[in-house]
Amino acid sequence: MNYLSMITLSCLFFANLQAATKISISGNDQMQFSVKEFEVKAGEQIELEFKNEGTLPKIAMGHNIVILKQGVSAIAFGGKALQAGANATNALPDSVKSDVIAYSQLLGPGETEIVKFKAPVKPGIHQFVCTFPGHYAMMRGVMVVK
Ligand SMILES: [Cu+2]
Repeated sequence: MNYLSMITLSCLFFANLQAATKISISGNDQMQFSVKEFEVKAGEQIELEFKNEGTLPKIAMGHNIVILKQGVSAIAFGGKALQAGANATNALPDSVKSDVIAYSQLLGPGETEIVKFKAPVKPGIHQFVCTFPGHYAMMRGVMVVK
């Protein structure tokens, strides 16, 4: 192997190490996430593309995705966010963000956001939820850290 190919190979190797794992999830007008469960590797960089693929106005059917700390229940958290004042324009009050590891903004129809975060280093299960008022009854899922 010559020097040039060694350099090329090591560049590829490091480029690969840096590459984020990409995940796509959408929410729709039927209050459903397109993905109910996904897996990530502990400590890896994640780029989660979240899209509201619905057509109803944001004030009526906005969606976000909120990934919770290990051991936090999506249903309990949805209730807690409501108690803390979650509404159709601010679905995730600051006072509850200490239970959260990553979140998107509240998205209207056709909007997309890429949420970048580092997967937790500890393997386990993290529930995720949409905190638009009332949606946590249906819009829930789990991220499994391997
Ligand atoms: Cu929603």
